[in-house]
Amino acid sequence: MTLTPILSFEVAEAQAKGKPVVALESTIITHGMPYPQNVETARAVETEIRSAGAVPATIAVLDGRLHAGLEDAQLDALARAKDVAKLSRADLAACIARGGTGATTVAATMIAAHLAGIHVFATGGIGGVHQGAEHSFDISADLRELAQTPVTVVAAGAKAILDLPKTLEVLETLGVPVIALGQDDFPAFWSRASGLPAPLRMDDPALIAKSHLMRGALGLPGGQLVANPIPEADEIASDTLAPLIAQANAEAARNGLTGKAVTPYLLSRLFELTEGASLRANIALVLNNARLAARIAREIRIQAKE
Ligand code: PSU
Ligand code: MN
Repeated sequence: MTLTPILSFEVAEAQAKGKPVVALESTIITHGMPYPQNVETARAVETEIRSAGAVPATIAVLDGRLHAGLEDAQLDALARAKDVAKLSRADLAACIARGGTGATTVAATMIAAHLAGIHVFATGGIGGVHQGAEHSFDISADLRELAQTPVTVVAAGAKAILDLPKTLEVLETLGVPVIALGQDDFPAFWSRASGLPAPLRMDDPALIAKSHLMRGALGLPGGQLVANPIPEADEIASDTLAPLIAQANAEAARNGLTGKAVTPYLLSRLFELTEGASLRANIALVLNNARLAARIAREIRIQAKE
């Protein structure tokens, strides 16, 4: 027996009519941004997806039920809630079995999106190989998920809290296509360029959609990572951020943080250390990713019918 996520009214209608749907994660709401910017951003992202001709499906576990698409009151309650569990691949089944509530990471959102028949997912940044991973072994489950679950994930690359060269190496080892949109460089979240070449470049969302469908036709199990550079106007220079990232990483190590606590700690420290500048950029890039994801989802619908 396979579990079917509970669809919001809007998502159920879209699925019935064959309209494009874009999945959204909820860890970015509960662990990635402070209240009230988290719920404001979540709503703005949903609106952006609707204006781009697709339907948003925010994924979360509420009282033991896996949802694809939240009603506004559910979204608001999740964003206000304290101590919500962070659910990655390892945590999802246990949370549902216990009747718990939790927010899904990129990995868990991909699993739920696939169960709901959703092909495209927009977020800010993915988890990856952390700096110092040669000692800590801290590598996000997001990377292996990209290798095994057929969802195209649109992100603004990865934050420099991670080791970007190692993250790209692991993605290559796992056979995950990493596609930069419209440029040769792999984008680095707050900055358009990382100085590292992206393994693949595509300039047209239709080609990204075609390559998503082609992977399915080839019987390849995983997804694709689309790295969409932050809009120029919203970029933050990496020189400004580098010392603050080093400080946050050093504090995480000094405080002995391990496992799933590491990423939320680094994200909230950076918001504090940049006095909100990182948050503004983060919101802008998520909206930008939502627009691109909607275009890819529309293209997949069109091409799948051809
Ligand atoms: N990176 C960000 N913002 C985020 C996350 C990562 O720039 O919100 C969240 C995502 O939900 C991602 C998760 O899937 O953190 C990765 O956590 P971990 O490194 O523990 O796998
Ligand atoms: Mn980790």
